[in-house]
Amino acid sequence: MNNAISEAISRTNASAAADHEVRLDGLRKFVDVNDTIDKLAAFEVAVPTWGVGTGGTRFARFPIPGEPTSIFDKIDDCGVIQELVTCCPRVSPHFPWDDVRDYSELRDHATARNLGFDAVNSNTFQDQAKQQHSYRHGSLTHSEAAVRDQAIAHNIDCIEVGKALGSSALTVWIGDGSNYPGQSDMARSFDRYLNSAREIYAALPDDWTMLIEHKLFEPAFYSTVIQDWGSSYLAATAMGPKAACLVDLGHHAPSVNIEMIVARLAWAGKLGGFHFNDSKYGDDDLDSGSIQPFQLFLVFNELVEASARASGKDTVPFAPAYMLDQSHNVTDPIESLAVSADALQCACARALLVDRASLHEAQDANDVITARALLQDAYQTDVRPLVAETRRRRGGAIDPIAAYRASGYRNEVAKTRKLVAVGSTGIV
Ligand SMILES: [Mn+2]
Repeated sequence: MNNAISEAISRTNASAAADHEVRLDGLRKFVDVNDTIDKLAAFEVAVPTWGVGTGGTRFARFPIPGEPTSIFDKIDDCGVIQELVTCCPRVSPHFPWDDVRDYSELRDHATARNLGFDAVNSNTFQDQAKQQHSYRHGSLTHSEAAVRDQAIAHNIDCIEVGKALGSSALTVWIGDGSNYPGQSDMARSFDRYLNSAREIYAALPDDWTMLIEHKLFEPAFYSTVIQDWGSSYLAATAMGPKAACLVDLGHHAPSVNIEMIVARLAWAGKLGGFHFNDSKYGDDDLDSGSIQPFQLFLVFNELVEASARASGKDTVPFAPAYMLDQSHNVTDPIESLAVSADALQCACARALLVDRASLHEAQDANDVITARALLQDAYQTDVRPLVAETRRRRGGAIDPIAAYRASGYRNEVAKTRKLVAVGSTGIV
């Protein structure tokens, strides 16, 4: 617990309480508030360690005073987010960016801030200082075995680190692909991917999941090896039951129906996880729910639908790993992550409000107008007081931004954290 944050939460909650109660009472007329809050309590989303530093574009990065300078600082910031929003109890680390000498020290540091570790992320999309072989022409799918072996070994190292941290998932995203037609053989590179991924899969503990993340383009601009959910599904199926697909909302063409992909993968038992963010054009990595809130609601509608189906039948429990994956170029990352967690909870709450029995009835009766109206009824309900109440009941902030700003946290840490060098660039 950070004293400045908890004091600020108490202070701002006290001044917001009266208005909050009025808004919540208004909602009680239409919604079973306690029931929805109970269901919503199960929703948790992990914060990526790379998300608490200021992000960048391919052009520039603009560091802010007080941004984290080490993985320990990042964990501190993630602890602040969790204290404010209470639905982000785990962090998702990235290696080698978050390498430390002593992982038990890192785990203790997180535990002291009520944080655990979610999926570990490997990185074979850029070269590291002491690396023998370059990933310039690919990693797990490189034409040379020595490069593939290096990339495989790195992923297995990530599993070992994850074990030490108490994680139980490895997320694999590769930048492998080609910029020009003819540059690489699409079939042979997929073969090489499967062979490399099988070696990583073989090193996975029994209770772990290997999450395969697809991406349409970038950094490869003509073709990528794991381009879409179909390639991801083929790979996850070829691996076995411990492998599943991870859907990053920004990794699709602009008009792709992502909620349908979610429905398909959930149906197939291969929806393993999410990277939430929002976008207007490409992989913009903007704050969740900031550009296409209706799409986010529709994604959650499919998730609730899939959960209902999984619990109704005797099938594998449906619990994908929810993670944020955003880049904060022009905002304070703590604020962006807090409002994004709120947006996800709001989308989840709205999806929980859908009258599912009536929806199924309308669908079966081909009553199109009623079916779409049932979704709109839920989507257009202002659930913000309900989500705020969910936070408040767990000791969080009614208004996380107000509490965070009142705490003066950023200014305080800026006194001890060294300013990150200006001029560094990079997509994260
Ligand atoms: Mn991602």
